[in-house]
Amino acid sequence: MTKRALITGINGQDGQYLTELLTAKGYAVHGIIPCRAPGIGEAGDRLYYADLAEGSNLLTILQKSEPDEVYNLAAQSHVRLSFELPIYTAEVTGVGTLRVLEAIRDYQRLTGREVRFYQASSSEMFGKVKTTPQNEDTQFHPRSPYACAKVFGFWQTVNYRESYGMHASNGILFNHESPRRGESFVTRKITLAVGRIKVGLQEKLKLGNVDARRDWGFAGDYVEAMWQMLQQPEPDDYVVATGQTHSVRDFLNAAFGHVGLKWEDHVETDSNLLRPAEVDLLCGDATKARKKLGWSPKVRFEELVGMMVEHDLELAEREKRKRG
Ligand code: NAP
Ligand code: G4F
Repeated sequence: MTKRALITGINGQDGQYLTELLTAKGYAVHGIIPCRAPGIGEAGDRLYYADLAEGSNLLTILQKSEPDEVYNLAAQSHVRLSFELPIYTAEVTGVGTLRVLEAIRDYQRLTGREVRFYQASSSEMFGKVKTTPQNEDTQFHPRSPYACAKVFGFWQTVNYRESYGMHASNGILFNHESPRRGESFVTRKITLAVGRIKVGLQEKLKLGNVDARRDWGFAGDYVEAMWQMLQQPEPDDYVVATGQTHSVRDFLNAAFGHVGLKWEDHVETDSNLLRPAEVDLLCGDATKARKKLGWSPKVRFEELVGMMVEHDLELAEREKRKRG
């Protein structure tokens, strides 16, 4: 029988890679997209409009899509923006997760069918880190409204597992990037600028804290781990990371260096881009995922940076040709 999956946030970076992975595995993939432009009509085959900030039609969507697996990827996922929109972020990223879990519980009660649940938890929950590297036993110390909302979603997922026996798992994913990464996250912001600077469309790039360190992997590798979690006989929580940490400065070096430029000639610091509280250092220990899921990252840091720069250089060249 064809397996069916429902992905919230299907049009985001991870939603796109996960759709490709599940489709290749023979799944019928259904997805939820937010209704940004009311009145624009049908969302399309296997696509449904819903906003996790209210979620009144989630049960109806479950009844229509009849999923075996639900991947909850939708979120207000921008950390800095969450300081400006803390309540909205809590509604979408935190309570939104609870809305999905409640709808699944209702659906299971009504139909007697089992639905497996994946929650997109985040390394941001470790925040002001207690130990390095961080693993499943590391205490959370969230440093933003976004991270607080993700901690709420994490514990609701654990509670639905423990209270109702739901097959509900948290993937605690460290930063993962790709040419499909949203344009305001630091890696993509840098690679887009590198392309435009290289072809002469831009001179300067404004950034905030370039000393912050992140454990950056490739999104295409990370969606494999999401799927693997839901294939386990028992639900559980897993850290997914490369185990390598680099500063934004390192990323700048690699990205500008890839096209023969020096980042120091182009980057300016802008205090408006600093955050009220920063997460200084993230570095994950994915030993449990390696051992239990057989998961390991394939794309290394330098390869990831090169892939993103090459993609964005091509975009810039196209933009330049268009301008004539
Ligand atoms: P993303 O590109 O920002 O995708 C999030 C998706 O959620 C977008 O398609 C967005 O739609 C949708 N969305 C936003 N608000 C919504 C709402 N109110 N109702 C319904 N949908 C809504 O994020 P991603 O990088 O793919 O990450 C996927 C998930 O993993 C997110 O939950 C993120 O917080 C989490 N995560 C990401 C990373 C990472 O490094 N990428 C690491 C750990 C955890 P619009 O684009 O139309 O707004
Ligand atoms: O790329 P970022 O915005 O990612 P951040 O804050 O680590 O969050 C991302 O990863 C999380 C996993 O740990 C996800 F849960 C979350 O949804 C999101 O996908 O910023 C990375 C670092 C930060 O320390 C930031 O202060 O880069 C620093 N930075 C410096 N200048 C900047 C900038 N970040 C952004 N977005 N823009 C800048 O100009």
